[in-house]
Amino acid sequence: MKDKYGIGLDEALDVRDHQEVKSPPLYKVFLLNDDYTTMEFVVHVLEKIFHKTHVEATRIMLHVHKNGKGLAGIYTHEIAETKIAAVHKIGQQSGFPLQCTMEKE
Ligand code: TYC
Repeated sequence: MKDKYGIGLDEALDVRDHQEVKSPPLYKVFLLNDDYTTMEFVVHVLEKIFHKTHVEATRIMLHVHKNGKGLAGIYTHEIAETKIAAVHKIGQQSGFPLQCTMEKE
């Protein structure tokens, strides 16, 4: 917000003029289709790990089933890695080969 002299707070404090405001690189996390993981389990994963509603989780699962892969979420590198590890862990625990990958946005 500018004051009545047309000077914003950042300018007044002399920040950001010479220093970029940087946002971290983001990564798309995709679920991959396979012939063994049940549809119900994929919906469960999307609800519990990716915080999707049941309707959205079902939509994404059906998209993956039909198209081979589908977007589960977009995160920083560290969070994307944590999500992928969580998917692989819960899949292994449940005896499903569900795979998950990331791609830089
Ligand atoms: N293709 C699986 C089936 O027919 C369902 C499935 C959907 C599996 C999405 C993985 O990421 C996946 N049971």
